[in-house]
Amino acid sequence: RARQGFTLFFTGLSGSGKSTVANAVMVKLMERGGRAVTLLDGDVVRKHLSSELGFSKEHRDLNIRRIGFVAAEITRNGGAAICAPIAPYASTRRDVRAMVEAANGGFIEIHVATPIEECERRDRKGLYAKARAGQITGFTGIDDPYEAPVEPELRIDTTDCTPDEAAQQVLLKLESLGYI
Ligand code: GGZ
Repeated sequence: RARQGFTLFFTGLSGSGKSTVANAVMVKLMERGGRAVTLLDGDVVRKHLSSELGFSKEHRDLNIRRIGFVAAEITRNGGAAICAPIAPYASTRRDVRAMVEAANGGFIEIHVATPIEECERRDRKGLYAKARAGQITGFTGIDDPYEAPVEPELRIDTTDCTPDEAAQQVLLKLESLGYI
């Protein structure tokens, strides 16, 4: 009998390492086989599912609810959904958890808790510099809120670990929870 589906929900600041770790987890899960794995990365969702949305609270919430809907459907069918948006609001994350659990699946929230100083030091896309210069307003962590999860299933700081090590922690958590 196929095991229960689940959603891995990564949340964290821009540049925290969500996408990188989510990708590494996807590869490891696919190598194990036995279950369809779907990655719903922030960038890809913004391009294909939420292209008309901006970054107001209303639009961020709508974006996260859409991701939650798709993740719940994947989970219902016994798949593994991997989501990696910022998802800055706790109540919206709670709603997504409820949607996935109502689909009879597991919801594993992973806070990628890399400190903002490190995210800003990396500044891979130059967005923090633009936010500091006032060229982008409403940037998460600078002049827009990020409500850190209080009790995530897992918390990872990518300052001093490789993506592979971080992904390994996620797989260990999935094992200990009985999903793989
Ligand atoms: C935060 C922004 C913003 C603002 C553009 N605030 O590093 P990135 O580029 O690839 O990740 C960020 C991404 C955030 O989109 P999400 O869909 O994950 O956000 S949410 O969950 O809040 O809906 C960043 C870029 O979009 N970006 N403007 N103002 N991030």
